[in-house]
Amino acid sequence: MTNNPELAAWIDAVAAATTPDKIHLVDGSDAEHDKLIEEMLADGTLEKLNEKTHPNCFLHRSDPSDVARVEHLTFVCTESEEDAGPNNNWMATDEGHAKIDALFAGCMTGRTMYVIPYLMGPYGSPFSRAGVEITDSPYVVANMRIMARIGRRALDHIEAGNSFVRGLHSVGDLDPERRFIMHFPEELMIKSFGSGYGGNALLGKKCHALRIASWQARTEGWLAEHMLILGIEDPSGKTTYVAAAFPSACGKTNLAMLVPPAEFKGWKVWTVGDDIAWLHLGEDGRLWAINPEAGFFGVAPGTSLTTNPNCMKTLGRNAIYTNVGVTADGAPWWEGIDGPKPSELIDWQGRPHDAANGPAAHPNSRFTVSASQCPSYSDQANVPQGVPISAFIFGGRRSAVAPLVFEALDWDHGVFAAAAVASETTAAATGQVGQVRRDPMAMKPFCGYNFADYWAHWLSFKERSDKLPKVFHVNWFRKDADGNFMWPGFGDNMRVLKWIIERCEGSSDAVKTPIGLIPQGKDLDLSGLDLNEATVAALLAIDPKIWRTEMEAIEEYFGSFGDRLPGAIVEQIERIKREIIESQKAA
Ligand code: GTP
Ligand code: SPV
Ligand code: MN
Repeated sequence: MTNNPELAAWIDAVAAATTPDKIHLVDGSDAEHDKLIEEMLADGTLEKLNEKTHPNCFLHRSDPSDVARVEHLTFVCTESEEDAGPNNNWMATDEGHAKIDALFAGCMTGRTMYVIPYLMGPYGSPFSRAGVEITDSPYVVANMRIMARIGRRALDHIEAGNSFVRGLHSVGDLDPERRFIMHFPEELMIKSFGSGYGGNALLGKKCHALRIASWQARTEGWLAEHMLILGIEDPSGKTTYVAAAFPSACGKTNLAMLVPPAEFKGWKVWTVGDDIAWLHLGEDGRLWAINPEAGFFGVAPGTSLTTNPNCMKTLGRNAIYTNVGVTADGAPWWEGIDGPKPSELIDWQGRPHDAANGPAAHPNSRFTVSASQCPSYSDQANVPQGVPISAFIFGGRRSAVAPLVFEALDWDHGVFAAAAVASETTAAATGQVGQVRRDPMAMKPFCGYNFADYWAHWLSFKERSDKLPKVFHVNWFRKDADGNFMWPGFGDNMRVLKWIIERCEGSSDAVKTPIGLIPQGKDLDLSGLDLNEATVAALLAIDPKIWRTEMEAIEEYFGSFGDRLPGAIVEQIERIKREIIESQKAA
């Protein structure tokens, strides 16, 4: 099957433990793919959508209890509990293996075991990393084929002697009581049992490219982040790259594919990635980013020709839809898509849609599609060295408190502001939606080690370069007293991106506050936007009373990391608190 002895031995060991009927080494070919699709259509795993309107598109319905990441069942297993940190669920390595191996025993009887060699990152990039996912889910194979570079070339990379992450996955019986997503960073190993959904099952994505990779990145001096990457081309043809981290379902895919407003003649946004960035310091002192993924696993609800036209143009063909609704003529449908709601609609569970059952598409319904189909896909997306990042943008979904945008004063303050990000929870993970929680760097569910060490790692880049990106914080989700979004968002976020680029070039103004540097209305290009002055002022206002309370919450959160918390973070808390009090005295 392979001439790599380590891989061959692992495949044998897994087969002995899980007792599949057949073993299939995935080569990634079209013929193999067609056969898998045929089998999934035959057994009902997939449903064919309208070939005329949506060529080569399929619908998959998950088990209703298996529609999102399960953070409470996701573990980092290390020798020392301190290494996993208070931000992770921890289990000792031996205990973790024992617990999950018991579930894997004999679980593939009657099934085919697929062995998927994959590469995260462009072919030929020194930053790309290999993995092998063993799974009993053909749906996982079909999705991995879109999301990663799978098959022969990935296997060649491994057989050339490069290290690889081992990921073992079984859907098991989809019993939520028998479900675990376990990571063993010290062994470059992932074991996931009992879920067929997204980040729980496509192991190259969150499990490898974030949890395991973040651990490796810390040891090796680079960054693995939950970030989109985009290029902004100005009318002169100059392109500036930025990377932005927002929590799950908080706008990364949308920002990555942004279409500027009509007033922004000559401006273009180029998509490099929509979810994950791997960043390395270049010899020039700049941070260079690659997108380890090859596809998008994006949120369907809210996606339309108005909000995200590039995404809609990406989606119409060769896509797998998971848990969306379907119209009478076999088109995928979700809340927020263009046009009126059809009278006849099948919901995500396959029932005739009845509003009493909730939305027709699950709020975390998704599409899987190749990035190469995106009209704004950057011609730099596959270059081996990546793209140089001029700005980091962090943000969350906050109906109150956080202003539309601010710039950090320096690197230490930027790391603090990113670590202090809070956001309302979304349907991307099971649990209550709309609860404000701290989500540092949008990595709360994905950092494979102690956050205190992670922040120290981020801070350490200052010692290694004086050309680091400027750091910004944004919030597209402020609401007014009636619960309506105050900022139009989507394409209009270009107005904030433009200010950010101008700040990087030193050509735009800002006012200093204890929280950071904030534009005034006059500093933002709001041409053609129907937004009254009072709303703009409210979006950019810092209320010291509210921020004193916010700083208390931030301090309490950081306090939970004890002595391991870097001193530079404590200094930022003290400075901001002091300056807020001073500003109140001055007022
Ligand atoms: P993950 O794939 O879970 O990591 O999500 P993401 O961060 O890529 O979020 P995505 O761009 O898919 O957006 C999630 C939801 O937020 C969708 O319903 C979008 O329509 C909505 N959304 C995105 N950008 C904006 C914005 O600027 N304003 C508002 N109001 N909603 C937005
Ligand atoms: C996220 O939740 O951040 C996602 C979807 O991108 S999943 O692949 O399920 O993690
Ligand atoms: Mn994501």
